[in-house]
Order: sequence, then structure tokens, then C-alpha cells
Amino acid sequence: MKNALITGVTGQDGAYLAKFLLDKSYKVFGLVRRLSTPNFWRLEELGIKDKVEFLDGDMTDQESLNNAVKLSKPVEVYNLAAQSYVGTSWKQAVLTAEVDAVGVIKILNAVKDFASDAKFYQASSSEMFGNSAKGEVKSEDTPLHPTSPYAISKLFAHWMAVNYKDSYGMFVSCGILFNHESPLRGIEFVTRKISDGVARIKLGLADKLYLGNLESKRDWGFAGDYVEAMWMMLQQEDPENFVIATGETHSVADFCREAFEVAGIENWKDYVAKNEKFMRPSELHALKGDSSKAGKELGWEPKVNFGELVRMMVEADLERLSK
Ligand code: NDP
Ligand code: GDR
Repeated sequence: MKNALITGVTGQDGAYLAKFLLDKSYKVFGLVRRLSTPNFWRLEELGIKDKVEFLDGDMTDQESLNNAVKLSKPVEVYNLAAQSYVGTSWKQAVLTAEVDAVGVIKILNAVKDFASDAKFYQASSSEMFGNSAKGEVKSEDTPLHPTSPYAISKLFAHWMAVNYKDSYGMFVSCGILFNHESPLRGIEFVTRKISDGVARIKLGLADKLYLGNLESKRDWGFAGDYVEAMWMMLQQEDPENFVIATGETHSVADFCREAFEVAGIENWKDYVAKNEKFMRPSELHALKGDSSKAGKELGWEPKVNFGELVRMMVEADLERLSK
């Protein structure tokens, strides 16, 4: 049995990845930080809470990361923990850097010192591209020009991970993942905010959905498909970085139109209003990724398309709220 350590196991990707690895007969250890109310709802929804071994720790605390690595004896480490909400990163820039940037040095050190043969996955982000190469499809070779404290922290972590590979000969792969969503997405992210809002309007629980920039465009895939790509990266002989994306881009308005349609509501514009408070100080206007390297070298392809993703999310929120 192989041991895997996942930081961020209580998040969207952590939960899907834990399920994926358990189904492959891994023993899964998950790093969990201390909260006044534990956050296990995703692992419970997937029915795997009792199958994961939890280890206490925080990305800002070196000793707890050392202990997590020592106790789990991992052959694979997936570093998914982060302050992952871009909007918050302007309000809590220092915290974002401490967790998403400096925290990555700490987990890399823990692996270097206590499990140096383990393969390490770093959750890099398409946010690192920012508004570089405007309008172009982004690949592993596209220049990076981050536009938020979150993206800058991820950029630092990305290069630090590459540097540990080059300096210490560690197996380190960075997945440059474009937006991926699911019914387990955090409620503040725009797709889940829309699917939840549409379900509330459909069920008579709300009248309006308030959003920020409706023109911004993203390359949205399904999280379940993307965690498989993380695992595939660590099954390679040599560590490499890969872009993971669908190659399609849609606007926030497109997502709204499609989501209201799934719920059988016409004239979506009657239910959506703009609120300045959801606008960002600096916006990343459009993202579209080219994952042909992952297609060729990993054999990875997205399975769920945009329409199926929106339907899955709206139907899940309708079901949740109807209960
Ligand atoms: P989530 O926000 O759903 O999950 C983040 C996880 O990190 C949670 O388990 C959270 O724990 C944990 N965490 C936050 N701060 C700390 C800390 N100080 N110490 C320990 N754990 C902490 O993110 P996703 O699952 O969506 O994303 C996973 C990773 O992939 C993140 O690094 C994200 O930045 C990156 N990414 C995500 C993309 C996406 O579209 N989803 C795209 C590209 C990259 P708790 O439950 O206690 O809050
Ligand atoms: P993003 O995701 O910033 O791309 O980061 P988010 O869903 O928050 O925003 C996507 C786009 O929608 C616009 N938007 C709104 N966003 C939110 N959250 N709420 C709103 O009301 C709203 N209205 C419009 C945003 O301005 C933005 O343009 C996600 C995270 O998962 C990161 O961790 C990850 O690295 C990147 O995806 C890739």
C-alpha cells in the first residue's frame, strides 16, 4: 500500500483527490488545521471522512509540517493547501503570502529533510499568467505576469518548487491548473455562487443574484477530472510542469445564462444585478489554456464539458436546498 499526504484535504480538490487515491488503494493522510468548527463537509459528502487519516498542522508552522511528513511516510505529497480566494488576497495579502508562498518553502523543507524520495505535487495556478499574452491561449511557455497578491504568492511558490527540484534533485511537478469547479466548490467562487443563487431563485428563497464583473472570461473544467491529472503527473519517470485546461473559454454572463436555463428560468438578466463590492482592484480579464502537452505526455483529456459542468452544479444545489 502506498502512502500519500495531502495538504488542503478539506478543500474542493483535496476531497476529490483523497477519494481518487483511496479508490486506487492508497493510504491517505490529510493535513488539517485547527478551526473552532471542523470543516469536513466535502469529505462527508463523498463518504470518505472515516477513511482518511488526519494529521494536525498548518502551512505556517514548520514543526507541524515536519511531523506530518514523518508520521505519514509518504511516497507522494500533494500540496493543495492555500488561501485560494483571489478577492481576499488584496485584503489579506500578508496572510496569503505566508500560506501560499512561504508555506510552500516549509512543506518543501519538510519533504527534503524527512521524505526526500517522495514525489511532490505543487498546486500552481493559471492566475500566474495574469493579463500576459492578451487573448492568447496559455501554455507552459507563456510569460507570467500575475495581477493579484494571490497570483504573486503562487508564482513565488511555483519557482521555489522548481528550484527545489533543480537544487536538491527532488521529484517536484507543478500543475498549472486553470479554474476547475464542482458541486463541492466553495460558495464564494463565482460558479458556485451562481449555481447556489439560481437554485435559491428557482425555489423562491431569493429574488436576485449580485455579481461583479460579468464580462470576465475563464476556462472552466470539472475538479474531478483535474485531480486525476495531478496523480498522472506523479506517475511519470521525470518531473515536469503541465498546464491543465479545457481549451474553451466562457464569460461569467455565459455561465449565468446557462445556469438559469438549466433551472428553466428565462430572461436571466432580470435576476442578475451588478454590485461594485464584487469588483476587484485589478482584474484578470480572460483565460484560455492549452493542455496539449498533458494530452501527449500524460494521456490526460477533460471528460466533463462546460454545459455538463453547469448542469451538475445547478442540479446539486437544487437538490441540497430542496432537502
Ligand atoms: P480550497 O479553497 O477549496 O481548499 C483550500 C484548502 O487549503 C482547504 O483544505 C483549507 O483548509 C486549506 N488551508 C488553507 N489555509 C491553510 C493553512 N494555513 N494551513 C493548512 N491548510 C490550509 O481550494 P481548492 O481545493 O479549490 O484548490 C486547491 C489548490 O489548488 C489551492 O492551492 C489553490 O490555490 C490551487 N488552485 C485551484 C484552482 C481551482 O480552480 N480550484 C486552480 C488552480 C490552482 P480549511 O478547510 O481549514 O479552510
Ligand atoms: P478566480 O475565481 O479568481 O478565477 O480564481 P472566481 O470564481 O473567484 O472568479 C472568477 C471570475 O469571476 C469574476 N466575478 C466574480 N467572482 C466572484 N468570486 N464573485 C462574484 O460575485 C463575481 N462576479 C464576477 C471575478 O472577477 C473573476 O474574474 C480561482 C481560484 O480557485 C484560484 O484559487 C485559482 O488559482 C484560479 O481560479 C485559477
